[in-house]
Amino acid sequence: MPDVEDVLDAAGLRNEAVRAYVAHWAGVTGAERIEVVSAADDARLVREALDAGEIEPAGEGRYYSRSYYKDTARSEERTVVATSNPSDKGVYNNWRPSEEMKPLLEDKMRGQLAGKTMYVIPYLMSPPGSPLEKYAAGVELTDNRTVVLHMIRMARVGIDLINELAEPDHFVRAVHVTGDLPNLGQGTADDQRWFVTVADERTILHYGSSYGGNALLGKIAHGLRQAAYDGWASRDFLSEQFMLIGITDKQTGKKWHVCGGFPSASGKTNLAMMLAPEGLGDRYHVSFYGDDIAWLWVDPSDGRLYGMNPEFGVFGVAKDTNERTNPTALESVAERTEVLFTNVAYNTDTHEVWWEGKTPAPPSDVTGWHDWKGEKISDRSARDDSPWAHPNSRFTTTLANVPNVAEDFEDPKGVPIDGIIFGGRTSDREPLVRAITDLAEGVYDGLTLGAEATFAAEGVDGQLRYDPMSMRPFMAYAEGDYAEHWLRIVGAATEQPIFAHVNWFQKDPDDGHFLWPGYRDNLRPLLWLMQLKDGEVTGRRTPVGILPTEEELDLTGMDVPQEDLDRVLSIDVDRWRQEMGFREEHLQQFDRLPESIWEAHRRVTAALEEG
Ligand code: GTP
Ligand code: SPV
Ligand code: MN
Repeated sequence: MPDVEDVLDAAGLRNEAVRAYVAHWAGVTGAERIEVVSAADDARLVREALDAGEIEPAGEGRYYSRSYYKDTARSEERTVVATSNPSDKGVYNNWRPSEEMKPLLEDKMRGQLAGKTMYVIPYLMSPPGSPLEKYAAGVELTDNRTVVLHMIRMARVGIDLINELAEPDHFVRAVHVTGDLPNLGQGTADDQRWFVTVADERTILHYGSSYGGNALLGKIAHGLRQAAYDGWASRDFLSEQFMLIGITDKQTGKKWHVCGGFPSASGKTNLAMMLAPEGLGDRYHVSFYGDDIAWLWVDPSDGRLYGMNPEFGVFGVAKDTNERTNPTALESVAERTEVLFTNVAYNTDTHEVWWEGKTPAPPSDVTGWHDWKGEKISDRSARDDSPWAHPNSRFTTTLANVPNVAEDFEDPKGVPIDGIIFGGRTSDREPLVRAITDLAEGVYDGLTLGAEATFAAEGVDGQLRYDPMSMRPFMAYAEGDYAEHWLRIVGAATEQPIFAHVNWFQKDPDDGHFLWPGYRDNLRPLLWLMQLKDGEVTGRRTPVGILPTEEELDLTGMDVPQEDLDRVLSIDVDRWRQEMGFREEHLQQFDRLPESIWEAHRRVTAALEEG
């Protein structure tokens, strides 16, 4: 055991509360070495990781890493929010008592760092100076150097961020221990992994994974779960799995800001990186603020709802990223961006990377190519057509590398929010866009957001896997309280944002093609929404919201079959009536759901009954 005091002195880590926390966990885990890291250590850590074979070169300033093959995604079943108050139990937060989970995790972690280094990562989940900065400080402890490299890209990392806290004890204690990955029984009855946020103690204890959301604790565990809990407990703010963009009309100089939730792998990163489509690029520009998390609050000085992205980087889905779908993403991972690729396919001779959808077909010469498990493609049988890259393979790059990042993306003031959108993957029923002007109805719409069950066993035909506000995997407290908190925060804004439900994924029931081309063309319904908010268009009222008329939607430069357009701009009342029954069952699960949400549900139901 090193002398912790000496190491922390030498590193210049002065915050006494942080020092005591590091000393405690060094003792529990039995770490052989302790190293405090800052972003300035990145180049050295990259070299060490290359030397140790933890990452491999993938072109200049690009690196490849592979996680254990049973460790490639978040695990919702093993994720728990613990508190000491049983009324925090909701439907989706897997609540457990703190007194049960804390000793269990401490036991799992005990002695696990014998012979290993414990990296100490002081970080901030906000631009410095943000009004929410006091909720943003954290210190992650991890035994995994690749996790450190990811954290440096995904959060602001440095000792200075933690030395001078206004309240020295007010930081999130985030402990990550990888564990012996081949022996953790992932997905079996004997699963050893636990991903626990002890929310009322602002402590995160994650054991048994080195994958993204399980291991980069600033991002999901702190940035979403802990922050959602803090925002509610303090009554100060909301934390949501939202993207956040700016839309500028270059002709008038007007700028709008839109944020919104889409369940995981449903298009947030792609929307945030969107270039204006063919025919509209001269007039409009989309700027990137965030692609996965937004914190929202009301600024008392002007009474408006503000939003900001607490992250510093992008952890994006690689699959189907190409020049047509998302050129912005490709540019943000170009040479010299210091990007990390995880679980894509890798060529050990040429150091190239590849994923499904990067090019129409995989490289024809398979020499040197390895799949995401590290197996040679040339060893595959002819019948093996399994993907080369894992479907959840990802790239990790900093916001500054994103070509359309907003010039004020680090402004601690945040940006005023004009619109809040929700969107899932829905193959029928949900039109391209339907606007909602009433707050309770907007919150109701978010609560009934869902994505289609991916295989039959997961759900009833035609029934969504509901994912309230796209927060199902990140819900930190009871859903009824969550709805009430939404009404409180957004309701306090003097200028109300407009809500909308969008859907890029409606399909032709006969041949299954997407009725809307999606990607860049998704700007078109958002422009309509902003024009509706500004009173420039009126749309067409339906029982489930206001839809654009065909004339109102700017389709310049676009060629979409009339039949498809008609379908994405209409409401299937019978399907909607069926959906209302499912919604009722879904909402009935929630304790303390505000009456105004039920009223919204009854209003929509009655309007549908009238036709
Ligand atoms: P998380 O990082 O998991 O939270 O995902 P995300 O919501 O940021 O999703 P992302 O933008 O990475 O998209 C996931 C997948 O959906 C990718 O494979 C995209 O290519 C695909 N996708 C995104 N937008 C569209 C769209 O407008 N139309 C279609 N058809 N596919 C899309
Ligand atoms: C998601 O799964 O929604 C992500 C990736 O954004 S992870 O950080 O792994 O949760
Ligand atoms: Mn996400």
